[in-house]
Amino acid sequence: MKEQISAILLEAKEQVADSQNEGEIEAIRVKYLGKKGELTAILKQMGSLAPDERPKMGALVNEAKSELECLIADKKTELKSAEQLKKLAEETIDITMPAKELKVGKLHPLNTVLDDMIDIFQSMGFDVVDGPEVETDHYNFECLNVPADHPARDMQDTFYLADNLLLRTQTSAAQIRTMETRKPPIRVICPGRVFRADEVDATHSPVFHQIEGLVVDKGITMCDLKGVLEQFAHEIYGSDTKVKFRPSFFPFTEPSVEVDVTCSECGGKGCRVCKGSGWIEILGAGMVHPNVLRSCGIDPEEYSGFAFGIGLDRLTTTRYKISDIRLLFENDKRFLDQF
Ligand code: 2NM
Repeated sequence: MKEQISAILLEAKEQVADSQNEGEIEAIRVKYLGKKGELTAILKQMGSLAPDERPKMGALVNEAKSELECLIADKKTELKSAEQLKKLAEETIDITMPAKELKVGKLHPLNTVLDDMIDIFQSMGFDVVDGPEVETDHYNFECLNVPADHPARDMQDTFYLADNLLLRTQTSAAQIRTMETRKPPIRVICPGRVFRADEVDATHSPVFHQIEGLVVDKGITMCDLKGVLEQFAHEIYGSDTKVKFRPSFFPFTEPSVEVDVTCSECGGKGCRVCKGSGWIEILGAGMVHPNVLRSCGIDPEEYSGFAFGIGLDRLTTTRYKISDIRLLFENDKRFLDQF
């Protein structure tokens, strides 16, 4: 039995030394030390020995068992650390590699200009309001004093969705709703998309953007209109920009004006951008027509107001020297990446 034990131990030691991974070493442990293992089997044979032999053999087997247990534990630790080192070597990070390019989103140029405009008007005490893009004839035309036979109401100029439903042609409808729900003093701007059945070319799009403004209070005059719009023009184009008010006509304002600023390209000398005139038209405005105030439940004997409408798209194309308005709506990444 003594020789048997030494033989088993020797064989087990060799196998432990040759084992390559934790799986193998575990198999060896089961083979020799497990419930049905070879050394365990020897212990079970003790009963067949002479009683005075048993303690000596028992001690021998236990010695062999604990020696093997120690060897296996050491080998396990050794294999584990080798595996860990290998893993670390494989997962090494090369900190000298160039970093991945970070893709940061940008504002659309229309939004950049819009944000600037909102800042300017908010600093003058205006609130920003919005309204639906699908409007009724009532809010889009009726309340704005646009007569039934006005060309703007023509199917050719306005996108009708149904008999009485259309895509708003200006954001004024949102201001009408404001006048209906708020009491003066009112100071609001209303930015948004508007729609007109225009022929599409480099300067016309059926979808474009407006900011309309409205002030209603007691004692509002044309002077207030001029002051606010002059301040706006100076902040957008610089304080040495000259501003000119020309008489004009809109059904919803009386008197009405169109506002020109000195051409920012040539400083007023005359160039291709301003077609030689030295001036660029930037907006329309006027004193809110008494009929409009009345249709919103505001007494024109007690209150007066001014309103204006600014096209956002042309302001954007001139600021960034964009040659074609359609570029603003195509969302071509190669175009947008330039801002
Ligand atoms: C313009 C020109 C002149 C305008 C009028 C109104 C309202 F709702 F008060 F009647 N909002 N916007 C207005 C006035 C718009 O766009 C060129």
